[in-house]
Amino acid sequence: MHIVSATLHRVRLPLVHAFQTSSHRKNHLEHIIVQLTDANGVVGWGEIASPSDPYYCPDTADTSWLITGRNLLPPLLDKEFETPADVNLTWSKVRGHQFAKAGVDMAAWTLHSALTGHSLTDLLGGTRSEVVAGVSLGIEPTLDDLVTQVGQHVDNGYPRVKLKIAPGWDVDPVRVVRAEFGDLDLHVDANGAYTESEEHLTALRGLGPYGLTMIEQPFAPNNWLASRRLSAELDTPICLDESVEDLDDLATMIDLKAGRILNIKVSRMGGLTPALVAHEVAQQYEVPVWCGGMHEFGIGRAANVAISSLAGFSLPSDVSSWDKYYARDIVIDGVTADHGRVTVPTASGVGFEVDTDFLAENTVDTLTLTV
Ligand code: OSB
Ligand code: MG
Repeated sequence: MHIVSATLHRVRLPLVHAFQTSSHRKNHLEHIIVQLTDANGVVGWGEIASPSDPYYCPDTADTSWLITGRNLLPPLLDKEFETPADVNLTWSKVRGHQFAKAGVDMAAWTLHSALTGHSLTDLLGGTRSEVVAGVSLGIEPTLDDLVTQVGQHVDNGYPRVKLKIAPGWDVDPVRVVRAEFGDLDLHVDANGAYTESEEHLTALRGLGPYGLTMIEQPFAPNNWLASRRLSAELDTPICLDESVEDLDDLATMIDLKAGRILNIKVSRMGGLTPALVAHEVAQQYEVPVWCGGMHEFGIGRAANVAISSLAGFSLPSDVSSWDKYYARDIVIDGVTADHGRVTVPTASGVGFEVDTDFLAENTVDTLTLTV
């Protein structure tokens, strides 16, 4: 591929249902869509799904915008790249900024796919034609509201539900949902909100009797030792999300036994290229993985489905239907779960047609770099 132009589109979409985690509440999202154009006019698309504020990770839409325009895109222009992995290598000196790298890496993969005619799943080595989708449900104003939400998604066929928890909203919602929904595959995600205080540990231990598939990211991202201690103590597996930003972190997780399950997020790990290696390492060490989401619009969601088609993704991924989040998506007929299963696209490129009119209508800022 020979990239001659790169455009960033900062796109704002409202959420159909406000989403609350242990740290914040969101009514709309702004993601940065990356458009790379090859010398032959072929286009690759990627999505930078950074949150607006640095509560999940240090990256934000503003920092990603700055670093992508300043450090990630300029070295790509007017050069010849064989593979997306070669594109990724140009940023070996850039520390962090995983979300920004992920969006540009994804655009390189979809461009490579469009140029070669091979689907993303084929290029990545996917082996499944369908992936199992779970849903992630935010903290609701009341337990009744939560039960209503879980009920709607179970009725829609989702076989796995993850509940956001936070100190003060943990054992009660889990007990109520478990009582109402029997043997539903249920897990919780704390987004790092707990410490090793007696009160917090009592709450985490109190989740034990409810047959959770995992407790995701109980402690702050760098609190490896707390994760290791809890993992050794509880039967419920600890899954790491925020802690694992790169392959060195994954090695730390495995060596310290700080978690037994890995959430591979394409965005958090810096793209499909490192996600692919993380999947290989996880397989080698027999760590079950699944693909987490960042409420992606249609482009990032397509990449999540593609990586979820790899053999090691043995647990349901957060690849729910686009309409759980948005009234209209930036791709036409985007990712849809039917009875909790998403068909893996076989078309090349993103695998879905980008709705460029709708994209333009919702764009609040653009930046173009050319040769
Ligand atoms: O921790 O998985 C998370 C959304 C924003 C920030 C962090 C997380 C999430 C989700 C969303 O859980 C999952 C999805 O995209 O469906
Ligand atoms: Mg998480």
